[in-house]
Amino acid sequence: MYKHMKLIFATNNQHKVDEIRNVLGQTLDIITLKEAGIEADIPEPYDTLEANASGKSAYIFQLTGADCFSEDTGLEVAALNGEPGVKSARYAGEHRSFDANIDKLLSNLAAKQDRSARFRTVISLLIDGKEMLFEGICNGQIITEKRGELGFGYDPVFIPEGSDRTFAEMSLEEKNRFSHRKKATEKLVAFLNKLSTNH
Ligand code: ITT
Repeated sequence: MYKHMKLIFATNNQHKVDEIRNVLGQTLDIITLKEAGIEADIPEPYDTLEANASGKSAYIFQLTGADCFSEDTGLEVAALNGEPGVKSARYAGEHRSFDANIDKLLSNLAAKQDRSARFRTVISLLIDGKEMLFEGICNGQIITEKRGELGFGYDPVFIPEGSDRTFAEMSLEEKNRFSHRKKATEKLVAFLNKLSTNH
């Protein structure tokens, strides 16, 4: 039964853990790196979300031999040719500051008419040594100044299609009505469900 399987979530980002646990509810127990006692600065050297997600789950699999998954997410802005994309965490430099990243994004977009953007999440699942990828996309718009205190990263400047509020103005449950991460996680759950009925 997949419900009782041990699945490590290979991330150091607690916001991601909270959001995914909110989607999973009671359906599946995930173990964070912290809970597994793993302290690892997982490298993300590649130039696609897919390659980075694969690299992260492979890294933790090599370390533990356990079934695991990871995810890589980027904000892809149309008028910036898909940037910051895979560089989202370090857009304004290695210090990974959310505020500095947002400032750089807003200044690069200042002269642009088209403010459409999307979040894209790629999950890499490594189970029984085999990999599966799942994608989730949330389309929306970048506004001109920050609104809201919740969430993380670019949430204060992103309004998802179908809402007039930023992700940072939404509770976790509300964000999960729209979220890229939720859509990718639901595909992961559907896959694990199918796997358990076929066993
Ligand atoms: P890992 O340990 O999982 O790698 P990370 O924070 O390094 O955690 P990413 O490499 O996926 O995660 O970085 C993506 C960056 O994109 C992240 O630092 C945020 O700035 C931004 N981001 C990702 N998901 C987001 C979301 O749901 N809302 C707002 N910003 C998000």
